[in-house]
Amino acid sequence: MKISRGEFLRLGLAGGVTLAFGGSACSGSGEGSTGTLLPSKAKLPEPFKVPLPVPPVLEPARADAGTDYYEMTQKAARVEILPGLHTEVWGYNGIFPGPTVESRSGRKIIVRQRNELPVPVSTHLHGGRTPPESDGYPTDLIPPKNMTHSHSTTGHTSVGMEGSRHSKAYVYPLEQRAATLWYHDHRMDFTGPQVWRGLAGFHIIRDDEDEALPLPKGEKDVPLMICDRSFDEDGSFLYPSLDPSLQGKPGVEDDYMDGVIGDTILVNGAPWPVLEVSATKYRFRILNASNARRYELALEPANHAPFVQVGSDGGLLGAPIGHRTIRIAQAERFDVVVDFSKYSVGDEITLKNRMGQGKTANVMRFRVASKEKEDSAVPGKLSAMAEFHGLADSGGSRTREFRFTRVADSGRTMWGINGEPFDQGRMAARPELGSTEIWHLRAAPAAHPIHLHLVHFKVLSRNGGKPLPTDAGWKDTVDLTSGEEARVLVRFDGYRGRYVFHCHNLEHEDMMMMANFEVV
Ligand SMILES: [Cu+2]
Repeated sequence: MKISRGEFLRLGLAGGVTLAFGGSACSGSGEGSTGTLLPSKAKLPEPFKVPLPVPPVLEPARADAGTDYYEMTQKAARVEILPGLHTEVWGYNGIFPGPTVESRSGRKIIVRQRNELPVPVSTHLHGGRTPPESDGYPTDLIPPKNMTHSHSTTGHTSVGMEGSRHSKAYVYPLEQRAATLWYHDHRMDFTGPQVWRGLAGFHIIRDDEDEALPLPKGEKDVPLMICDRSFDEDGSFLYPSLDPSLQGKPGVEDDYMDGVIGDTILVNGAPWPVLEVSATKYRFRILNASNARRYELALEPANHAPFVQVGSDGGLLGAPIGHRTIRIAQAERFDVVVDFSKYSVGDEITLKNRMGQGKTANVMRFRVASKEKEDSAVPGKLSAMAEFHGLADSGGSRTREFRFTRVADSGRTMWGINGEPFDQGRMAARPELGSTEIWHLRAAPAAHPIHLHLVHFKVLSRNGGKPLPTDAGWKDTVDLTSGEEARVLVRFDGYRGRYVFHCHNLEHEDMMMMANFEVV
């Protein structure tokens, strides 16, 4: 069953609610985000000149009856991001974004990550239901080859050690629904600069339920990794690290402790790219992989085509939701369908950022290049697994409150949870495996997108009222602007062990806005 025109309009109106809230968090130079704008010294290109790149899909190195085996090498490489200039990226397989991993729900994969970078790394599969030893805990580091010249926060010494010391096999059972995940660096104290240099990629889980739907497929199922960066005169990434070697003192210059906001918008690693489309429906898996920048996405001209959201962080929604604009915080994913049949051949549709100013008010452009027979549709019902089952019998066994605020740590202003900066040895919560809890999350005096590892949750309420339309579905990250609060219902399924939850403003995370929970 397709959505009728009337449905579109009704859904579109519902989406309008997000507009009412969207602009509420503006703060100075951060363009609606918590952070400080870092101006590029390089000349920035004209928008909509370069084609949208799509990251290559990684082939498994081998497979056996139960498992697919992948290999990745984290290394530096020179790429052309700004026309005519070279940028050194730190990438998975030397590319940014990293290669896309496509997996099947319920089929185990093992990804061996080799570290050829000059710094320690830890790789986290964001949105993955992963055993603790493969979750990319911030101090579970893969040491670099030149460890003799650096000091790890966990005191790893690897002098004289061979190959395997510099790699780690991450085991992902993937006992979870189809969803758009992403993997990125999670090194203690240095996640911000290491993701900024390029350590991020998509991981898309597929399953039978998703594939049976008539949603756009193949070349019309496109991941869009949106992130902002700033560039030095020579084209290298600019980032205000206290120690740019990332081998000594962590942290950023004081002016940037609220977050680093770039002035160049990249999609799949290209500045303000353009994608030629046919006048049909496309599925876009939108990820905000920025350190600190939040976006309010809109299509211009909007005509009759809003974003039709079909999935969120944790996979398909129960039914599609139309949005005129989408407020997307760091690490959130919105799986949307855009119907270009509402436009004519030759039309150009710009993906705008309503929170941006000047160049950052643009994200990318779609150019309708041809007519084509439509072979996809958005059904009125998407997934039976989108609702929270078992709420009545297990709901909210316990409520915990977590306040995300500034804290003082040995005389320095940092970020913390319930007044405490991150401490590996402290446990903020010990939920029981299989239990369901209500976590009451409050953000001040800044925007904090809150991410829980291992689990997915439902947003029950926001500021004492109803959740936003963009809170729908299974979430692993909830966007809180300054002063906002949300109650989320969390089912602690999967594995026993120690995990973290943290703010996904990566500068806040690096400055200790993180805590442990242990599933017991
Ligand atoms: Cu934060």
